[in-house]
Amino acid sequence: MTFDTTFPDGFLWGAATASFQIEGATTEGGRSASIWDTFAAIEGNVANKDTGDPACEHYHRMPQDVVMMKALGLDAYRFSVAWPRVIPDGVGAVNAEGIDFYDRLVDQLLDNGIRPFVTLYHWDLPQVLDDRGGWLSRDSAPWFGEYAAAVVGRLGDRVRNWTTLNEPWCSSFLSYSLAHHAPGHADELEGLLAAHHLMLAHGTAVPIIRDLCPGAEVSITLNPTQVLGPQDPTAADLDAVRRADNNYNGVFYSPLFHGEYPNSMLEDVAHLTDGSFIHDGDLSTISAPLDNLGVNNYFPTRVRAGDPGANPTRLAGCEGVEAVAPQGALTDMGWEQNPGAHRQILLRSAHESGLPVYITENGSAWADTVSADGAVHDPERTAYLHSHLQAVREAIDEGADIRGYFAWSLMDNFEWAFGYDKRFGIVHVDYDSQVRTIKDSGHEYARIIAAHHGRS
Ligand code: IFM
Repeated sequence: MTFDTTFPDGFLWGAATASFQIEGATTEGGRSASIWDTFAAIEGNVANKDTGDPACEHYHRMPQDVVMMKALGLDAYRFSVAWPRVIPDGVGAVNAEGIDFYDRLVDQLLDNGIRPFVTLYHWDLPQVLDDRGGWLSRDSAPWFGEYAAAVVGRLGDRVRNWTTLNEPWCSSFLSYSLAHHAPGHADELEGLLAAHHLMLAHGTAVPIIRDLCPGAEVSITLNPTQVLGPQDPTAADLDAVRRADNNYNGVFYSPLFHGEYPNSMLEDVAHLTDGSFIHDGDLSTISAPLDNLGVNNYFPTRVRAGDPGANPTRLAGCEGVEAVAPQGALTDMGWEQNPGAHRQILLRSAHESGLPVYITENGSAWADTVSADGAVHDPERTAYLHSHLQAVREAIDEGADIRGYFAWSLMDNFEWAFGYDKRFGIVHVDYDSQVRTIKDSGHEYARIIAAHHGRS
């Protein structure tokens, strides 16, 4: 199928990764353990007992990987910095070897004409800080501010695009309430506390980034999801949608862009907390103005009304919410493919934030193999890419100011609790030989980029 949809001039085409998912070398270069090293070491947490090694050995193969990005024609590359490489004790001394790695990466990108988009935190909290309470501690805000200063102070002369946090919903609710991610806690209230402290850390870092990098474009990446109820909803179904929407979306949109938590959410969690975790001044710190919003979106979330006295989702405020199975042909993650919901969440994000939006992640996992002809034929990923890019174009036509698209992911990598089983890359990685093979979808993405720039 030919995809010949056009995008506005200046639209950026990129690919994204994250430190723990690709770097490997978890005990090299002075890096200390992160919460993901600890979590993965506990049997049963990660499929096949996979760990952060070898991942893609990107720590050692970075220059070749940048050459591969150039071969794909990428305008931009979104990566994250590993806090435990840069400040192994969480706070205090900066590890020269750790920050030097990112310094070389930035130079390599710029030498190849690729714009760096740097995310400060993509889930690899130093274990030493988790030992001190992690995101359950309000101290996490000054810890993060100090870390942000170390990274921006070193790279801010060359990097303009800064993202504080990646998907705080995952590093709060998924990690502290659902135990699916590190540090693996299962407490309804903890997810909410962690979310608030992550927001506070974000808001603390924003002025620090601006001070150290005049002209910075400062952002946060959320993973909002379109919450869908039944076709003919009852009042109880609508209430379930509202509660789920508050937990997935409102809990971040509202404090960041409206300087308050949704009232109805505070009422729904009143049996868990009196709200005293929100201190005077927190909301003005959290709502510091941003330059753009990063949106990671893959699939919608379906819910309906359940037993009003029960909370099977274990998400704060979601009493009476029952999860509904995804529809249609699912990806290898079991995720629904729904470009219409992608368009809707982009429009909503643009509207709620009033900001330009970058799609900082979108993509799909499939059980790819290298064929006898040496290629990786992944028609499902190409179809997903086409349909979601079409949705992006429609959202732009309907008024959303969308400035770029980053494919998740540049290459197959460590997919968290699923280990190396799930492949999201537009480039295949053989983890034994570390050979990279551009998949058919990667070639198609390169063709779309080249066409956009009039190079085809
Ligand atoms: O691999 C993750 C990434 O780290 C964050 N966003 C979703 C991706 C796919 O699950």
